[in-house]
Order: sequence, then C-alpha cells, then structure tokens
Amino acid sequence: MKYGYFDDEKKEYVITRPDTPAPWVNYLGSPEYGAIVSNNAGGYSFAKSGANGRILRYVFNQFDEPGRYIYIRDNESRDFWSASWQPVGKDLSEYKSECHHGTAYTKMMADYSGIHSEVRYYVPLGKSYEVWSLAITNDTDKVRSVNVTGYAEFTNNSNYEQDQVNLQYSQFITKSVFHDNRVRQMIHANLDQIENGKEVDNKIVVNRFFGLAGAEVQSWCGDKEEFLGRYHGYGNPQGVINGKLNNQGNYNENGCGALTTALSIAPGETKEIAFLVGMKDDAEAGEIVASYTDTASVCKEELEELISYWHKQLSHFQVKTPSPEFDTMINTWNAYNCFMTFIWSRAASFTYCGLRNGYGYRDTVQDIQGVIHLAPEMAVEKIRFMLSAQVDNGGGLPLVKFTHNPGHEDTPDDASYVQETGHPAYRADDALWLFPTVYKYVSETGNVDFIDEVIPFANKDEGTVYEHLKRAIDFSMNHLGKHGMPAGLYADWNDCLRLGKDGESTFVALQFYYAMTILKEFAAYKKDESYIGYLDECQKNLGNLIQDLCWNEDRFIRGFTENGEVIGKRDDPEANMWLNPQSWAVISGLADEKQGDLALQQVYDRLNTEYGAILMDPPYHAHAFDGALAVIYNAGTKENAGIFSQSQGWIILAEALRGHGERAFEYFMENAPAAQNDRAEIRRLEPYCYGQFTEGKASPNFGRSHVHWLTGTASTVMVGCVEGILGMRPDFYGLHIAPSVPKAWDEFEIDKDFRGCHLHITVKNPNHAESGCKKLLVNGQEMEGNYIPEEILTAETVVELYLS
Ligand code: IFM
Repeated sequence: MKYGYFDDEKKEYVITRPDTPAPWVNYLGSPEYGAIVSNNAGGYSFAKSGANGRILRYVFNQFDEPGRYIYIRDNESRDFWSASWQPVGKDLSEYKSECHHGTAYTKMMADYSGIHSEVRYYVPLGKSYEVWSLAITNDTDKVRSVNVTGYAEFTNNSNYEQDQVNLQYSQFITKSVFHDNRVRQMIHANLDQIENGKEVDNKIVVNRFFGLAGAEVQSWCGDKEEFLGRYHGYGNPQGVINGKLNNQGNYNENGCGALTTALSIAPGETKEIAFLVGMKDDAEAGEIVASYTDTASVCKEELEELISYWHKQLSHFQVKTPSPEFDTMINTWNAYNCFMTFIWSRAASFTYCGLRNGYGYRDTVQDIQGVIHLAPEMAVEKIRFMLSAQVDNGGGLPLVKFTHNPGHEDTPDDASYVQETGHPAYRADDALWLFPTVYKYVSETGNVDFIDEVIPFANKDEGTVYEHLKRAIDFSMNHLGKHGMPAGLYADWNDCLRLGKDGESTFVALQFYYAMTILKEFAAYKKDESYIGYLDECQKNLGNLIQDLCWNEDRFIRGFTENGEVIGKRDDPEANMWLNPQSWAVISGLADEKQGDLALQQVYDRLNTEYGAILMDPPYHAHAFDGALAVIYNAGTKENAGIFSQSQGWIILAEALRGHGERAFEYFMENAPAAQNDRAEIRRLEPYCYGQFTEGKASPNFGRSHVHWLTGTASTVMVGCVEGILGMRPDFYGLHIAPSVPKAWDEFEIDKDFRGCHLHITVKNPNHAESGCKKLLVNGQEMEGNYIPEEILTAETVVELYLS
C-alpha cells in the first residue's frame, strides 16, 4: 500500500493519504534550534538539546500527540477542522490533504468546506525560533468568517524528563501572560524580581513565546486544561468549539500558547498569517513577531533561502542512474538523513527522547562518513571534535558529552564518568572507526596536512592527528585477549556482545587489520619507515591469527567468549552464521578472493531475506553464552537476528569491492526505504529515511522497521553506494573510479564536486558488465587504469568510463 510519492524535482516526499501506518516525520532546524514534525503536525522542538532545551512537548509512545496544531473554525456553521488532518481527524471522504516533507521544511495543504489552507513549518536559516506560516484561501463564492487558532504546548521544564515525570515540581514553576500579539510563558517566573540573571538553586527565569503575525489576536489562552476543557482532547478543544478563548494564562499546572484570530475572507481571497515559537525573552520575542508584519513576503523569502541552502549542500554529489529509488535516496533522502544523524546523533526523534545527552563515539565517527562527500568542511570540524574525545591511552570515550571539554574530561577509569554517563568501561571498537573516517576526509579533500594538526586528548595532553591514530593502535595492542586478537571488552560494534578483556572479537580484529593498512598510508606520507615496519609486523601476526583461528571452512566466526569458546561455529545450534565478520573480512582486505566469495555466498544463502540480510542466524534463545546479551530481545529483533540495517551498508560495500554489482544493488534495494514505498503497511516507517532495524524472518512481523532517522544506517549505506556501487574511491592524490552496478544499467551519470573542481562523469556499459574498467577518458585524454590523478583535473572535468 502506498501513502505518497517522491517529487524528485522539488526534493520532496508528498504524502497523499494522511492515515500513514506510523507518524512520518521530518527534521527542521539546525544545531541551535531543532524541530521535528510529523505529517499530522505532531512533534516537538528544542533549543540545542533535546534533553535540556525542550520547548514544545511531545508525549512519547502515544501515537503522535501533541503537535503544532492550527484549528480552522467556520463561524457560521461552527464546524471546525485542523490544517493537518489530525488532531481533528475529519472524514477523509470530505477532507483532502497533502503533506510535503522537503529539505528542512514541511508544507501541509488541506481542502475542507471550501477553504484551502497551506501551512509551512520551518526554522529560518541561521535563526533559533520556528515559523508556522499559513495561507488560507476562500474557494467559495461567499464571504467566509473563520477563526484560526494556533496551539503550541509548552513543556513546564526545559528538561524533558522533569517535564514528563516530576509533576510535583514542574507543574508549579510555570506561568503565562499575554502581551500585544503573543503568549509569554515563564518558567521560574517568581525569580523575576531577584537581581537580573541571578541564579537561585541553579535556576533563572526561562522565557518562551508563541506569537501571531499578519493578523490581530481576537482571544488567547495560556493554560492547556482551559484550552482543551475537561474531558476534551486535542481533537475537540473547548476553546475552539466556543469560538473564543478565555483570555487567561496559566499559573501552575500546564502552560500553553493558544491564539485565535478572526478572519473574514472574500471569495477567492488568500490571507497569510504566521505563528512564531521560540525560547526568547519578551523583548526579543516582540522584535521577532514584529519582523513578520509583512508576513507573506518575509516567509516566502525565508523559505526560498532555506531551500536553496539545502539544495546547494546536496548538489555536491548527484547521480542519474536507471534506478529512481537509488537516485532519490542518494541525491536527496539518504543524504538528508546523513546530515540529520550527523547533527543530532541519537538525541532526538520519536524514538529517542533526548536522554542520551551526548555523542556515542562510534556512532558519530561513523556518521561523519555519510557527509564527507557533500560537506567535507563540516565533517572535519566534527572529526576534530571526536579526536578531542579520544583518551590519551588511545581509546574513545564511549559517550562524549554535549558539554565536552577537551583536555579536562574524566574517563571510564573514573567513577565520576561512569556515574554520569552510565558507561562503565571502554569498548573495543570506538577509536578504530577513526581510521576510515580520517582517511575518507583526507582523500576527499587532499588535505594531507590535516594529519599534522595538533588536537588535545580528552583527559590530558595533545598530539597530532597522526599521533592520535597511533595511540588508537596502541589501545588495541594493549587490550589483546587470550589468543592475541583484540579483546571484545564491554562491547564491539555490537552492543549486545560483551566479550570482556579475555574474550575476542573477529569484527574488531578485522577493523584493526584494516586500520593498520590505512595508517601505513599515512606513515608512508610521513616517511616514518620504522613505524611502517612495526605495523607490517603487527598486521602480519594479526592476519595469521585471524586466518588460523577465525576461518571456519566457509565463513569467519564471530569471536571467542571469555572462556575461549568459539562464537559462530558452523555446528552451533544458535548464532552459527554472522553477517559482519563476512563483510568486514572483505572490506578490511584480510580475506583472499576465494575466501571472500565463499563467505559472501554464505551470507546470501543463509542470511539474506527480501528485506535485507539478518545479523546472524539462528537467533539466540536457549544457547546464549553469558555475554550474548542479544537473547534479551525477541527473536528476529534488533541484534537478535533482526535485519540490522546499518550492516546492509557493509554488505553492499563488500559485494561492490568484489565487483559483484548485481548483489550489491540487490542488497541496496532490499532495505532501501524508497524501494518499499508501495509496501508501507509492512515497513511502517517513513519510505524516505532509514531505520535502525527491520524485523527478521524469525519475527511474526517480518519486514516491519523501527527506530527511524537517527541510525548509523544512513552513513554506512551512503558509503556502500557512493564508494561501493558508484565506485568513487579517492585517495590522497586523486580518484579511483570503480563502479559495481547491475548488468542491466546501460549508462549512468555522476556530478561530483571534488577538490574545487566539478566532475561530470558518464559511465557507459555497452557490454552489460557488473564492474571493471575498459577505458577511462578525462577531458578526452585516455588514462592508465581507472585512476584520475588530481593534477589533471580542470574546473569542469568531463570523465567517461567504459565498463569492461
Ligand atoms: O553499534 C551500535 C550502536 O552504537 C548503537 N545502536 C546499536 C548498534 C549495534 O549494536
């Protein structure tokens, strides 16, 4: 079943049926002001932090309430509806609507009772407040008298948890008043006579506002219960039914902003107004509302500016292939998803309530990879930040606080860090993600000098980027398990594998092996011969160990428990086949071709499903070892044999590296949101963003996906597609082009900005190959192999590659 379609021209997803199987949301705003809005206007906003800056309330796990509601009431018939289908929820045979989610804006159109409304939700570029701009048109031939009421439900405390659960406190610090054209809600208003800005018990007055521009306020309300009325809900608020709000604020209990304006609209006429929300003191709020007096033109200009900003960001890498699903994901939606994970990490969605008030080390270092080809200058800022969260022993801080203070942080070795973050120990993989991320950044930009940049460590001291990477090697060398492979510690990539200081992880061993290959390239650049010798030796030993201990006829095992038992043996009753060691054996360069192909074939035969490859099989149930925490999940769910979508990116990349374009693309399509647009009732999640996992074949809900938007899937699939399927593989000195595509693709095009030049690449496939380069022409000149050295690039470089 379909609920909408992709408008690729406008880079929008258009929802034509509002009764979607889950709230389908969009992200608005910037790191300064974040806002999430669903196709039914549900959602919340926050200044800087989803945990501590919450402005608009959202009740989690209660199907999409409350939200940014705009009610329209016909004052003659007294009938009323909302500019989004919900919360009033008129009969869909009479109420027609469309929701357009675009890049950092959402538009909702509705037609009911001869009135057309269009509301656009956005956060203006560079601003830290939000706009709900409304155009309302009378499509009938008589004058219509309508009330328009905007409703914003403020939290009683900027801390999300305090607002939701500490009611004996948070309900008694809020108070709202009306001034000119806006409701002003104050938290801790009783401190307003205390010396300006002075804290009492760490508290000062916090101001929020809900304002109206473009029309006069007819009535207002600042109290949620008064607005809704007893035993009424968001679908039938008493204030809207009455046709006039009670002009009273709240004093205790629950604050809100509700503003009604009464409009008389002539036949064919359109009126434009805007509601504005933010966390600003009253004077600034007044200025903001006043700046929207010329409502229609200000909003139009702001929206255009926002759209051109985002479209420019995305323009740095665009493709035209025979697959509309691939194009829409790479050009727009996967890319936008990558930016959102890059910005918000795992902090704020309809699943993440904001309590994880920091960056997961591995998550963020991986997220960065998804935007390097689009915005390397943004990426490097965060790489610096993450390097500054590396402890001087080389390990990464498992959680990097949003308040991170490089050089002064506690570490998992300190009780204070453990108590504050809940992370009691180092994880084996965290710092190893730095290698591919730093490499991808340096190769994309050619900024090799970056490795000499000095960056502090999290706890003390500083070192060059090169030194940071060396310390990461030291960390793994200093944490080896019983056989001499990297220990699994508190977790490897898989949060549900606790292998401890003696148990060992094949995945980490493969990452470590790969890290040494990368660091050798940096060392070669530095002419650090003795270190290259050291790495050669370590890598050789590690490679031999992996080959001797981890290869099990046709697959790589997952590792060893603390007792030395093998995890993932062919004849284990449960979890005898794992996905990630197979893909990573190829990505890391450890597997020889025969091994790689055998292991990948096992994945295809044993783990692949129509929705992607499951993480392992069979699920844990009765045979879980002590550290196999995945057994806590239902079979077919999350790390217990779910289709863990992040891993799809790696299997796409591995198949592509082996030149298996058909397989790589098949894996892409199985889990691509856009490819499931017509199966929305099964997938449930938005068809334009990735989810953390899809329920596997062991689940009765096979194919249902969860944990939308903020997932490492965005970046791994992006890398799998850009580097793998499209074969864009820069190194320090130029660009390798090595596509691995379906045989049926005759031709495709890539527009890529690269080191200040624009590359227009056409890949031709007259012989219907999956991979291989027959000929490469750059500005008409034939290259040797499939490599373009940087020095021959021109401002407009025309590239033609013929597959073999
Ligand atoms: O790798 C982790 C990630 O850090 C958080 N979500 C689950 C993944 C797999 O366990």
